[in-house]
Amino acid sequence: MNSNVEDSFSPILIAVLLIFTTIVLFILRRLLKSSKGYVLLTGLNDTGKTLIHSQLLHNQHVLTYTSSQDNVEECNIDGKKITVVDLPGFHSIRQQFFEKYKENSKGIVYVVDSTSLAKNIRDAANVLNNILSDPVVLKKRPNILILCNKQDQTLAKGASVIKTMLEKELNTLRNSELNQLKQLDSKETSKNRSGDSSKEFTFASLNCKVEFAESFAFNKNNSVDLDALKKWIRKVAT
Ligand SMILES: Nc1nc2c(ncn2[C@@H]2O[C@H](COP(=O)(O)OP(=O)(O)OP(=O)(O)O)[C@@H](O)[C@H]2O)c(=O)[nH]1
Ligand SMILES: [Mg+2]
Repeated sequence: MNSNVEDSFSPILIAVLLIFTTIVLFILRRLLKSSKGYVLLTGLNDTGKTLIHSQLLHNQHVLTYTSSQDNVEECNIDGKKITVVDLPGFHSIRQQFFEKYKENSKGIVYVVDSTSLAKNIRDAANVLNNILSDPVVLKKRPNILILCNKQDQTLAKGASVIKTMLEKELNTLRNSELNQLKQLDSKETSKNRSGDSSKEFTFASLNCKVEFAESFAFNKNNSVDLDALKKWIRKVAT
């Protein structure tokens, strides 16, 4: 009688265990997926991060307002599900949100407003410099894309001009930082920076890979061009 009960019980037990293990593995996989490998959209405010995010998520133009919160969504990038995070660009909250995600970012997209960069070059270079010299970024070396957005506008500067402008400003910025440190006679002079500080700054001299691309997330005909961004996201996040 006892052995009969055991005989019919064991297949049920095995089936329950199998289902349980499958559920645990499924949950673990989802957790691992959602906690690692973010692609971050960051940059100064008004550069187009939230609109780009909405286009990646719903293929839709939305009316945007200055973001005060992070926007974390799993986007379908040409058939692949990748978590893209839209971070607020407003100066007083920008850093705290970057801190929250930097550890688990596979890729950082630094969005630039190609129409107003000349006016904002100092701020844009400063924020980019903070990212490039962040200790976690220096250690983890995520891929970085500088996305020159708003290319639908006639006054927009192209990616190669923007690259030159940023290199020039970053060079100035890093030299003045270096001079300040020298004046303080600090032993920390070359800490927290990537690249050779005795040479002119170039993106190519950095330890992490920095690429450039152009985009627009909105124009009067409702067309968008996010192809280069999507291609880059798929490359770094899959
Ligand atoms: N013409 C044009 N306008 C754009 C483009 N991308 C965004 N915009 C507009 O630029 C403005 C700012 O866009 P947002 O997406 O809110 O900018 P953001 O970077 O999220 O700004 P914060 O949340 O303040 O950091 C909005 O009016 C958008 O419609 C673009 O490619 N072309
Ligand atoms: Mg926003």
